[in-house]
Amino acid sequence: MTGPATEWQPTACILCECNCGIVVQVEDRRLARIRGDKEHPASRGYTCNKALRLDHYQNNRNRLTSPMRRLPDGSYEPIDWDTAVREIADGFAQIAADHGGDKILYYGGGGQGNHLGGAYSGAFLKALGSHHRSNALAQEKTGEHWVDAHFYGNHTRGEFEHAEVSVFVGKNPWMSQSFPRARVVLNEIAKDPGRSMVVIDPVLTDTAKMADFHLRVRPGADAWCLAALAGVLVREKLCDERFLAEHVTGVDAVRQVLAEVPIGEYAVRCGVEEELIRKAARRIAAAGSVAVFEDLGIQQSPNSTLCSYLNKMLWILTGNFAKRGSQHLHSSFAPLFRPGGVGRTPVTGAPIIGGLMPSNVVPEEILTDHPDRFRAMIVESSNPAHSVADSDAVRRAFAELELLVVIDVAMTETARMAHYVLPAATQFEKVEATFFNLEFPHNTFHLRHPLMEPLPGTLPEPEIWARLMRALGAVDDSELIPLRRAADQGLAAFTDAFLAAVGANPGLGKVLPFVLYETLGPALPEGLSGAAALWGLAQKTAMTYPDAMRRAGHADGNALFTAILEGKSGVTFTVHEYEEDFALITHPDRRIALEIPEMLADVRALADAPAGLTSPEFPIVLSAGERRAFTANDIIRDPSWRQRDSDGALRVSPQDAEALGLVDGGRARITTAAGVAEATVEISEAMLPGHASLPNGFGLDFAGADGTTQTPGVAPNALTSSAWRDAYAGTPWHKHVPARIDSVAGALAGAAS
Ligand SMILES: Nc1nc2c(c(=O)[nH]1)N[C@H]1C(S)=C(S)[C@@H](COP(=O)(O)OP(=O)(O)OC[C@H]3O[C@@H](n4cnc5c(=O)[nH]c(N)nc54)[C@H](O)[C@@H]3O)O[C@H]1N2
Ligand SMILES: Nc1nc2c(c(=O)[nH]1)N[C@H]1C(S)=C(S)[C@@H](COP(=O)(O)OP(=O)(O)OC[C@H]3O[C@@H](n4cnc5c(=O)[nH]c(N)nc54)[C@H](O)[C@@H]3O)O[C@H]1N2
Ligand code: SF4
Ligand SMILES: [Mo]
Repeated sequence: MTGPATEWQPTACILCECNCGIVVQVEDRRLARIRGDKEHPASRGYTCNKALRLDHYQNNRNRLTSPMRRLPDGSYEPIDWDTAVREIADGFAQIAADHGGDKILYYGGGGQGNHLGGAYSGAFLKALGSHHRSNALAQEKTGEHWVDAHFYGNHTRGEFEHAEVSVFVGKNPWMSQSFPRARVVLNEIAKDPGRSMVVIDPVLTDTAKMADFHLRVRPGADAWCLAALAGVLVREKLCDERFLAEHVTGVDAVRQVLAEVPIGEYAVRCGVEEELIRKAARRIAAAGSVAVFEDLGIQQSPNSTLCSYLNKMLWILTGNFAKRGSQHLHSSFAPLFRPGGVGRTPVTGAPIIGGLMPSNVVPEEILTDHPDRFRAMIVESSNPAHSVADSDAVRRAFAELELLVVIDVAMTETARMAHYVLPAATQFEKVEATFFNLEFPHNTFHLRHPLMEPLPGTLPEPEIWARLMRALGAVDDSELIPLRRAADQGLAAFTDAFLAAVGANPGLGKVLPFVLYETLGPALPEGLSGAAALWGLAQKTAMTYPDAMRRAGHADGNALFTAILEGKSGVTFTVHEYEEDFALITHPDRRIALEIPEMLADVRALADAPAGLTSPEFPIVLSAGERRAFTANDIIRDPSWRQRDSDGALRVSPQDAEALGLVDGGRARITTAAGVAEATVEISEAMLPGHASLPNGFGLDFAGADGTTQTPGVAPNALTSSAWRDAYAGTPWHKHVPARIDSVAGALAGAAS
């Protein structure tokens, strides 16, 4: 499959949810040359600085090349695939028989660019009777999803490329990207006197430096800032009354609460000048179009769900929906949240939102003698022992499991707790795709073809899951034979045979991805069998968005599936018209339901809410996990990928540095309720006094060529606590960790005296 060196092969960057299209020249399994793919319909040739460093992911010296089984002394021995698959399938079947399949928890299912594995996991889990799951979305986006579900039953995105006013709330897109061609769009906004940018962030980020209105909110005080902004819209009569009357319900109750907001007082509480708040609100109200992006700055801070509720007032009250450059609902190729997936976790009764339990409660759901505790886990493409709050508690919990299986490309912190580790092929060695398809009016799906064969010893996830399913023996292979035959005759014949087979045995539909992999998979072009599950999703897309799909040029589900298989640089799968935003609202009246009584009670309660979490013992607010130029979650373990900030510096304000005796480049000790760590100091004018910041993705160990292990920087979740979490969604407050910072020299001197 490896082509001649001069051939540019299309694929995508896997380091953030944008999945920009790239073209690559492969030499000796190296990603030798990389540049943006101009043919990719969403990124159109754009990449940020990180894509060019992807070979550090592909050629990671610490790759796994064999299934591993843990020995009683905690070390690992390589075992062959057949043994691993048999023992793992037997092990889970035994857990299901002894305790019930619902005691098996699935965590992960995809990182920033690889969601096919998660698609296939469902069949194995269903066959076992396992239905509980969690992943990183339950440490960030579940609160927003809860609000979205009430408002319109769907997910929205801003159309920043065309917005007159762009609002970023706890979001630094210059560094963290998250929408197509982010830096190009930010530069265009900054250059155009007719357009404005509003940034709500305590840090003078690269994005904030470009802003027309930087609301430099005190950390954790966004609820007061956002309530004041919405309050101005109501009090100064800046709402779009026609839009509200036609398209929104529950407005009066909301208006009443917002009209009571003491704007001046809340401005003081959040640390932003009242006049700046008023000007920003007026600019938003005057704009022809407004798009808003909320992210971790509020989603991982106190009052996070309330802040999700309030920031959406900025575009709903001003009618910035269903028109160019505004906020939109969008089509989905595969939903990231399970529709209607609400409930409570078995042990702690924490909220399950969109089918996901909070990452934060996973340890408590294991570390107990409660009869319904989880006994076993499968972790796929995620590193919760490093990425979930309070790593120490996570590790203690994982040590209690009767069976833990990890599927990863590397021997991660989580893998090192597992009974079995299964080595996956990398995202450049197999067919892969992202389900982060979030754009409107044009939405894109990109099936990436493998650039090279899997490294010997590794397997793509679709094959891993199929082998586990076969070992369970949950499906009678004779039922699949007619489907296999039909698949050889083409998609139309397959469609008929499929409908007949599922009609005769609806059980097949429950393990659909497996059935498709086993029947349609072998008939697909070489290397693409892992794309079989997309056939089902293409049919669903055709049923859900028939007009938008046809506008994108696909006659039916089979035509869409074929276009996906053939379109190596990605395809547009839906083209919507702006008016259709309303049809994407799932409420029967197709109106936005603005009133959420709990949220309105919380807005009222802000008047008497306590100031914050800091104390004399822990006086500084630490944001643990900032996105920087060379951070990419836990995806690249080799530290040499970084061209600067190799230590992941602790950023502190000049005022704090002076008061604490910290020097630039010196060392500091950070102490929180959960742990202690040491970091290199960077004194930065970007930070407010009382606020410090550490990057994400550090504290991963890596064995270098010389055999020595390095672990640069601080693992952020050595310092975070799982108990500090949102009341509605259970999402953690990673950006708001009360901390004490001492100069290491000073601490030593103090200890000596
Ligand atoms: N370079 C890089 N890009 C990435 C990633 C990566 O690892 N590295 N990860 C991707 C992922 S998984 C995600 S979820 C996104 C996240 O993207 P972002 O949410 O943009 O990333 P962060 O830097 O974690 O946090 C955003 C901002 O929140 C601010 N903040 C901290 N405390 C507060 C507060 O109290 N209020 C407000 N309003 N703001 C506050 C910080 O100063 C920071 O600028 O990035 C994606 N992109
Ligand atoms: N303190 C603090 N904690 C945080 C955050 C924070 O800001 N602060 N941010 C949170 C957020 S927003 C997120 S999204 C999470 C992310 O945390 P996780 O969900 O743990 O995801 P990643 O860190 O992206 O880890 C991805 C894993 O997938 C593996 N991998 C890469 N490619 C493949 C593949 O093809 N197949 C398989 N099977 N595995 C592969 C990598 O080796 C890595 O171990 O972290 C969260 N944790
Ligand atoms: S924006 Fe994201 S996907 Fe695009 S090149 Fe940068 S890290 Fe990769
Ligand atoms: Mo994330």
